[in-house]
Amino acid sequence: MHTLKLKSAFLTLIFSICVQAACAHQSSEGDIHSAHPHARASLPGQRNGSVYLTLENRGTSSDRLTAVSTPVAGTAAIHTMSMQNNVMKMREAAGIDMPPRMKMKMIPGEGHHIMLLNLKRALKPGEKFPMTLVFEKAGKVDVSVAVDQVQSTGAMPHAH
Ligand SMILES: [Cu+2]
Repeated sequence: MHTLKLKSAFLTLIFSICVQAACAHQSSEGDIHSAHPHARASLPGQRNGSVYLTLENRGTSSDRLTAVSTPVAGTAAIHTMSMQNNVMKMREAAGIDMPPRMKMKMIPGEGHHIMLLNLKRALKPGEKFPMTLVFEKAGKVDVSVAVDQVQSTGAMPHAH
């Protein structure tokens, strides 16, 4: 019983830290909610980067993410990864369909991510930068992307 109590206290603590800090950067525009936009830190001279976030459609009609932009990169694109002949490949997607009640968490290595091409400067661990998501119905949604503390390892197959 004691252990259980401790455990729940610990979880409560984690949760409140999360709410106050890392997960506080949520934004919503109508039915579209986004949470925890984050990017990998980049090394000086690194030209590309990637952003991951959670997208949710809390409405009853479908929407679609059609474009992304950020001042830190020349181009931001929606990418999708898939296995082709045992090789992970990524290609640009025209958009991401968001049917009602859909919740999607972008994670490294599979599914969708936001690709930043021609970075104008290095993404420093711990900093934040603005990014704009454009939805067919919800319009523009501005988010603040947190740069992870961990440096990019280059392990992700990000050849363009
Ligand atoms: Cu990519």
